[in-house]
Parts: sequence; structure tokens; C-alpha cells
Amino acid sequence: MKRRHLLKRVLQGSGGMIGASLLASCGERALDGLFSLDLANPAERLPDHLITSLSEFYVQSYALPANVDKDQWRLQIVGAVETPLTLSYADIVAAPQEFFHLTMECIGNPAGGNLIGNAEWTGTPLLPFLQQAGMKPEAVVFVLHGADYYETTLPVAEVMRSQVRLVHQMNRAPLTKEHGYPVRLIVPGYFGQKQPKWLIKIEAIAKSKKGYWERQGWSNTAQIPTHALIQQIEESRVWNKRSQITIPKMGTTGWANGILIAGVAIDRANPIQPIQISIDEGKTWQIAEQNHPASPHEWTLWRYLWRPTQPGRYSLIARAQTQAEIQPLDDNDSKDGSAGVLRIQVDLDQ
Ligand SMILES: Nc1nc2c(c(=O)[nH]1)N[C@H]1C(S)=C(S)[C@@H](COP(=O)(O)O)O[C@H]1N2
Ligand SMILES: [Mo]
Repeated sequence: MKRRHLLKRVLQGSGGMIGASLLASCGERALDGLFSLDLANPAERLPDHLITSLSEFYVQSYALPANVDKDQWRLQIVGAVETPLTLSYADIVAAPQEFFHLTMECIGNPAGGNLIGNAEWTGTPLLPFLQQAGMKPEAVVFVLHGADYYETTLPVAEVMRSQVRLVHQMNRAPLTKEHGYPVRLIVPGYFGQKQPKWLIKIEAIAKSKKGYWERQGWSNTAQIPTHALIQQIEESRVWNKRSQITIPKMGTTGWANGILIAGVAIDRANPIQPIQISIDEGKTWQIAEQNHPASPHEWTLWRYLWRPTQPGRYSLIARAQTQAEIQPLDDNDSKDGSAGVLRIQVDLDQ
């Protein structure tokens, strides 16, 4: 069977933080890489990294992107600090640079949705600058301000981790205007809303406060739960619980040849293993093939070749697990981010 040149169906996604976003756009083909593999050839491994290209990476901005000149750009570290600090773009790029893979997902991404993308980012740790400013004892929360007047907040201890970085490149190119040029903050383990673009001010304050999306009811914790997303069944993208796919028995894409299911999985802190697939409402589980990214903050890729023997109606589920957690079997899409499994209905013709 030729899986290399599968026709990609462009399905309409319901992008955005549900009704709240002006300018969300979807990366329709964020997962093409999974299916460009020749799965009939078991020697072809899942890749270590599947990078979402800039043209496919979702954009979630609550207003127009800010227009910032990098030479005029300044980052202020102010509030409950001993010594307020002002940094220029030259200060950021002169500091030691780190390259790292990280998957960004919007908390409003429905199970199976495409408000998720994986990139290689370039940046420098924020921690030395915070240490240089020095926190006053009363500082408990940082308000992170964007030039678009966006704000989000995080506990001081979460931002004062060595993996929190001031980022100026995405996939080895300067951040585009849509993704936060010239500098954004990346805080691993959290949904996209805690990754402020066009960062201009880090303000330490003495009591808790909610940011823009959090005031509208989205989780203020916003940590990424253990979850797997089924993203594609044969050539069909899977979007949400209304996805329903009918597959003929015979022919090059017939189920008699086996049905390929693939997707991604992510957790806030721990490696994903295993990813389990059920075709019988969770009565029995099979282990999917997966890759093992070096960082838990990069999505795990998985695929499973299902070999059905009988026609009929099936409900497919994928479930992710870490040493600490197992994904729950409900499928609620709440304002805490979707942790639940997605059930996809597949009809196999006679
Ligand atoms: N300044 C600013 N930062 C922001 C936002 C925003 O509207 N303004 N949106 C947030 C949300 S909700 C998400 S999901 C991510 C999306 O990042 P991306 O557009 O680079 O994919 O950016 C976050 N950072
Ligand atoms: Mo988001």
C-alpha cells in the first residue's frame, strides 16, 4: 500500500479559545510528517522530532500582533525587586544561547484539535537576570506583560527555574511578528497562555492576580495534563468527538490492509510511556509504537497499525500514561484544558 502520497483532506477546525479569539488560525497540516512515513516498511522509524513549520504553526493572539522594533525593544524587570533592571535585545543575544524542542498547545485545543505545534526554540535562561534584579521577600507572583497589553501571571518559583527562557528564534529563524517578535518567554510545562509574546515587562507583585484569559475562566494553573491526541486515521484528520470515518474493505486504502492510527502525546513534566489504544471502549488495550523524545516538553509521536478482521462500528480511543499519571477515560473539554480521551467512531464497510 502506498501511504506516501495520501490525499490530505482539509477539514474545518473550530480554532481558538472557543468564541473568544479574534485571530486564531489553524495549522491545518501540522501532522503531515507522521503520514509521510512508509509504514509498510517497518525499518522506517518514527522520527525523533516532528517540527511544525512556521506556515503550519497555530497563532493565538487576543488582539492584533504588536509591532515592535528590536532596537527600541526593552524588557523591564520591576516591582518587588531589589534592583529594577532594563534589558535590550543586544543583552538577550549576548547571553549564553540554548536550543531546545518544545511543544506549545493552547488550553482551548479540543481533543484532536490542531492548536498545538512543536518547534525548536532558541533563547537564554531568564534566571540570571532575575537573580541580578534580586527578589524582595514579599514577591510571590510575576505579572508577565506583552506589548499588546496582554498579561498572564505565574508563581515566582515557577518562573525562577533554569528551563524558563527568553526566546528570540523559532525553528532557527527570528520569531515572526505573529509569534512574538522580538522576544517571548517560554515556561515549560504550561499551556500556551503562560508563554507571553512581545514580552516587555516582568513585574514581581506581593499577592496573586489573574491574567487576561484566566479572568475569563480559563485555568490559572494551566499546567499541561497527561494526554494523547489521536490526530489522524488513515488519510483523515480527526478533530473532535464528532469525527466519524467510514472505510471500505477492499482497495488500496481498504481496511483489509490494516488501518493506521497516529497522533501525539504530551505531559507537563514526565516522559510518556506507554500509549495505549483501544477499539472496544476500553475493555482491552494494545500498546502503540512511539518515539522517545529527550525532553518531556516535546510531543511524543505514536502510531498503531490496527488489523481489523470484522466489519462493523468501532470506537477508537488513545490513552497516554507517565510514571506519575494515567489519562482519564472521560472526554470533557473543560476550561482546565482537555485531559480526557477522544472517542472516534469508525465504520468498517462489509
Ligand atoms: N502577548 C501575548 N502573548 C500571548 C498571547 C497573546 O494574545 N498576547 N496568547 C497566548 C496564547 S492563549 C497562546 S495559546 C500562545 C500561542 O502562541 P503562538 O501564537 O506563538 O502559537 O501565546 C500566548 N501568548
Ligand atoms: Mo491559548
